[in-house]
Amino acid sequence: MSPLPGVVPWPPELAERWRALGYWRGETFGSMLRERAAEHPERPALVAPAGGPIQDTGTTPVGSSATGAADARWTYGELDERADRIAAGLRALGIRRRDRVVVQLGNESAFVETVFALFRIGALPVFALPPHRRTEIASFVAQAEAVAYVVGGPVPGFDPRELAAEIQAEHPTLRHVIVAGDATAPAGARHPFVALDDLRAHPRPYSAIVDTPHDRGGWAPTPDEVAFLQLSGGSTGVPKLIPRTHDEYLYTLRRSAELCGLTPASVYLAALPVAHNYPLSSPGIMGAFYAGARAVLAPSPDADTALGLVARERVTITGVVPPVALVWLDAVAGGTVEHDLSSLEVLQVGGAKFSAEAARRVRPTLGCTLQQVFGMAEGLVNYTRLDADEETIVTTQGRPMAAHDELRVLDEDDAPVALGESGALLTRGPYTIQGYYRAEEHNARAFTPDGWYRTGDLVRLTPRGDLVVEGRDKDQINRGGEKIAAEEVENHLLAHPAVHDAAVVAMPDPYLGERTCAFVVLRDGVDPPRPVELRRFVRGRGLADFKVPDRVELVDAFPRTNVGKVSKKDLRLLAASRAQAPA
Ligand code: OOB
Repeated sequence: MSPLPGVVPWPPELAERWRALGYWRGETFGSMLRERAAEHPERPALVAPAGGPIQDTGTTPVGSSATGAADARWTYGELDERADRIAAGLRALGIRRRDRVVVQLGNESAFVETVFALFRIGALPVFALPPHRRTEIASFVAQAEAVAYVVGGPVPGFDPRELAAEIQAEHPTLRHVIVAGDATAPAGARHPFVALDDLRAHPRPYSAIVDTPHDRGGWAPTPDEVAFLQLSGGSTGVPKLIPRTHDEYLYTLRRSAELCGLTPASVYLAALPVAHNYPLSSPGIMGAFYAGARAVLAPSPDADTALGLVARERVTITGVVPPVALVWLDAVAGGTVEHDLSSLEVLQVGGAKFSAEAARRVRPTLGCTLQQVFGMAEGLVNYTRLDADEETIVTTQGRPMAAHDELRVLDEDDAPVALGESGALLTRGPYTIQGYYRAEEHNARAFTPDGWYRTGDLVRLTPRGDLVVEGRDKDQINRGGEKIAAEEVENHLLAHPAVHDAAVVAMPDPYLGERTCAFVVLRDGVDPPRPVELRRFVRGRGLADFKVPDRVELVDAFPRTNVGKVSKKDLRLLAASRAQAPA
């Protein structure tokens, strides 16, 4: 089958190489789950709260949900059966192989059965995150020409069904809205919504349908096809979409499971939203399924909820971002939560730089091994090895997972730096993408002609080949692991009638690592809005809350470089000097 239009395909000789070297083994997500279910149908696969998407449920006791329903506990056989029914239901709706479907679900069982159903029919989930709002979802639907949008139930202050109706009115490609919950469409919606429950009730499982000669070959994706679209953290106006194939992604699951020590007896806790690459696949819930282990979905990463689940489910491994790790460390050290953490063998920390100082506290406080993870949705993932010496574990961000991952550390002129010096990281290898989806112009900048991806990270290599992340040369803020493209927020500020120019930079924060500071130059002669009004304005444009500037500073003019560009370096220094002052 020809590649999906808009996807930069793997050059055939490279694809051949990765197969010959055993990286790509011709597996697909659909076949992987089917095989596990055949091998051990009765083994527990998933534990998930029955309630809605991730939200601040600090007061909701573990084991119950807002609706009072019991937690979902599914075996591999049950998960496979559910995915198969939903797959049949999706097909009956007319959703086809290669169709794109935006999925915005939190840490709930519906996420797992829905994405496996989509994988099975060869439709591509586009993994939106729970905090995304109108501008992001509209952009994903438009970029992917999505035919369906899958949402959960309402959370305080946000009813995704309202948003879905709004988006559907503006995007004619979006034929279906599927709701994991009450599927009543708001008054005035263009089409009736579909309940996931109704899809699940399909009378014939998908595998019974596709096993007819008529369907064979046409309905199961092949391993070299794109399985889904992830979101890039990005540094441009809107997040780019990242195509990942079954072949390459299943390799990352297999290798991650190995490097993270997963066995069938392991229990992985997803404390972060599972739509993100890290809790999805490093090793994440998918790595856990690959290994035949059990995945547990936490409704919230707060210390009491997540650590309560560690104790109750005898969790052996979980992965978090640095701010969450800090909260857990403080909660345990301070005795504010007292759960039995004796089952926990590995705490992964990644997504943003974890300070060596905090890293040193992990083993004595939590009694487990720290594993640092430096990864990216575009591909390359580095792990500290579980058997590395403590100093390597606390002071480096690990090394690539594949023997054939190639790294280059370059100076500003694209010349290699001396070993041990800091420079821009470029990479290529058996699971790093060849290009963003439908983004030719951007790809020309983000990739070199010989296929190296410019990560935008500044790193140095230790003499032993481990990576230390030193900073970034991309115009992005890493707010405790959540990536914010400066340009995206600047564009929202520029839409305000009083704003002449805007520049968004990172300011240091002891807890999140970085927060956002927006510097704004107003138009002459306008009635100056207060900073809080500008923040409210940005929020009102309908975007993820984490992108609303933490601080807005009005200035007369921006500092400039000697070639006349806005000096973000000077603005960062200015932001740092003001970070102490009240917002
Ligand atoms: C993960 O993926 P993304 O796509 O949200 O963000 C990737 C970027 C990296 O380029 C780097 O700038 C930053 O996040 N990053 C780190 C880091 N891990 C990621 N910066 C410093 N130290 C670290 N340990 O964030 C991601 C994907 C898979 C696994 C883990 C994280």
